[in-house]
Amino acid sequence: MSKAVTVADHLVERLIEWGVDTIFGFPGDGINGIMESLRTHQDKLRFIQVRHEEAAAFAACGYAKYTDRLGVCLATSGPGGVHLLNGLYDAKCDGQPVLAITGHTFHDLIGTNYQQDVDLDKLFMDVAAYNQRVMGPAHVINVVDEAVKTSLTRRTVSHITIPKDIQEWTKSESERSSANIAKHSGDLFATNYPVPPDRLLKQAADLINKGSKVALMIGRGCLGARQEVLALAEAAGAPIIKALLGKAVVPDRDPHTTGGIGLLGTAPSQDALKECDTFILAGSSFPYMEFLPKPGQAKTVQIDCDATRIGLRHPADVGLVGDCGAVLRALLPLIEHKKNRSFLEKSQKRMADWNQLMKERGTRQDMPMKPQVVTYHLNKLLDSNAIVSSDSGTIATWTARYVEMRDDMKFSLSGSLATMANGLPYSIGAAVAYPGRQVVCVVGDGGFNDVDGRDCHTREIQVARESHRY
Ligand SMILES: Cc1ncc(C[n+]2csc(CCOP(=O)(O)OP(=O)(O)O)c2C)c(N)n1
Ligand SMILES: [Mg+2]
Repeated sequence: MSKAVTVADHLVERLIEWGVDTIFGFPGDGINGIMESLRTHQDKLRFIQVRHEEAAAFAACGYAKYTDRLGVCLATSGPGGVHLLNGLYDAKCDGQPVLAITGHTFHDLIGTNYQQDVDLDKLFMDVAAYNQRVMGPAHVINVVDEAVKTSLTRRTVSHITIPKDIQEWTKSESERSSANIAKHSGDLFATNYPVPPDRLLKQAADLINKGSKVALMIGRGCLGARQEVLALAEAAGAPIIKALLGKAVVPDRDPHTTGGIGLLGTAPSQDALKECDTFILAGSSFPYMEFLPKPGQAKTVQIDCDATRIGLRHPADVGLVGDCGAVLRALLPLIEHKKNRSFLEKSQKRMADWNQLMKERGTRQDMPMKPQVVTYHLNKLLDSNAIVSSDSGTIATWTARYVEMRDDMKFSLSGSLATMANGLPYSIGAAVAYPGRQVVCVVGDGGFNDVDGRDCHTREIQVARESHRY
């Protein structure tokens, strides 16, 4: 007799239908039903076991950041779910689509102080934009569909919790309410592709064409729009200033860029933003507004996929809402090639001096060795498509300033949350997503020991290495 289909099977099979092939997690008896279903579906959906649920959430976030796909993590009821939170906030703060799945105690003992009776759906109310408790076999697919669509559309965290006994319930049409028509919920994700109206594109172009000192600041929203960003910088004679999550948008040695901005950035970027009369901000919610042009200093065009971010940290004269690549492609034909290149040339000269300073500091011979010497020399070891993750701490400064993005390299760190201990799990996410590709993590002694001690991380490194088998 074939095995009856459980709620957990519905969950796992629906995730597979959504194209999910990887889940990061850590077991516990509050998710035995789900673990069993993962075992029987292991040919289509792999379970990557970490040693602490926080690492599972970070790995899912890193996976989402590096692949632009949904990241999924799994934790048991009670403490397992609680452990996920920091990694989930990291995903929420950096706008990554991550789905968290947790167990709950027995459905008819919830609220009776039974073992691991933590209402994770209440606990996750702030972190998860979609947050539901599954009530039975006819509920699970509807909930999975909404959770996946919410995370992908709103680029944020969703959460599903399933009481441990319900995970093992089998399908029974008698438990379906008459209103819940079978197979009504679809698994099609329809991307939102807004393109601003011609009127706004023209306003933006006029403003950029009139400017004599144009600065272009880009963030993670421009990952994947390198050619468009470079074309705009070239046409507008604008230095490109990179928010750290957008470090890989253009190579660090490209003559159009002055590198990063902020405490971990470069002096030429800061000077360009202080002096510009026209400011283009694309795909970034860089938080440190003291580094942005003063309000009123520069005419401003802002591009973002989220209309609520227009004017968030700096007043915008024109707001263009949409995918940065698509908006830039629509804008570029309207941008005149600026004849006066003096603003860009000034930035380039400053950048030559800055790079010289970095070289001097990166090749210092002092003992004990200065940390920037390590990241400076790391460049020689990096493949042209390496994936580099950084942890938080002073190491983020050394990575931001000294590790150079080239060719097809990728980079990330915990941006807005700036949490410790994300670096190594991000690298696990990267290694699992891109087997065989060079994956490098820059982490301090504090971050290395943070989540669960060195032994745990030794094991995590092993997970990353083994993941190359897939
Ligand atoms: C979870 C968490 N705890 C504490 C902090 C505050 N914090 C930021 S960096 C840091 C020290 C990091 O030390 P280490 O990993 O050794 O890097 P280093 O600064 O020495 O390069 C601390 C405690 C944080 N950002 N996140
Ligand atoms: Mg340290």
